[in-house]
Amino acid sequence: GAFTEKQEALVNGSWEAFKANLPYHAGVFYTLILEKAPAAKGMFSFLADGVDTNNPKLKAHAEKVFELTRDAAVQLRANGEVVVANAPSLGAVHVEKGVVDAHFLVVKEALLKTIKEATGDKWNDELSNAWEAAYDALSAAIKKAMS
Ligand code: HEM
Ligand code: ISQ
Repeated sequence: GAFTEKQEALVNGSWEAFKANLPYHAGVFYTLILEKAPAAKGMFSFLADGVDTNNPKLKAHAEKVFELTRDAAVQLRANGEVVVANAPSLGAVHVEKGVVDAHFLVVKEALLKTIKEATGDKWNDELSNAWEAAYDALSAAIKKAMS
């Protein structure tokens, strides 16, 4: 169904909780991804030295993924669809790095678990479903650009 104002508010609020302790949550995010997909370590230039949460690149890249997902929620609410800036080049980067569909699921599960940890007792299914819907729409746009 349509992405609601309430869902947008849930994503916006928990995005703030994520950003409030970015180094920590970025570390959780990468650790979860590497647990499920150890080979991803070799794909990210900034993970060469492991998950070092003092590495500003590591933080910036993790923040970008959550920021784009939050932006997807805003777009879904406003327009009912997600348009990604620079989609062709973003698609090309992912193809070059060897990203496949299964990786999107690994990143999704890590993102949802990270948001769960960031929101603590404010977490619930409705909040999780809102992030999932935004991430799925964003992923679909990136995958389309990859094909
Ligand atoms: C690069 C976003 C999914 C692996 C990038 C870039 C963006 C981005 C914006 C280029 C700029 C930057 O690195 O910050 C996203 C979003 C995703 C997604 C929004 C999902 C909705 C994935 C997945 C993988 C992946 C599933 C594979 C595990 C990479 C790699 C790079 C990259 C390896 C190059 C990083 C480097 O410079 O070393 N992604 N991505 N991405 N992405 Fe993604
Ligand atoms: C996917 N694409 C770009 C950057 C990322 C950082 C962390 C996890 C996944 C990512």
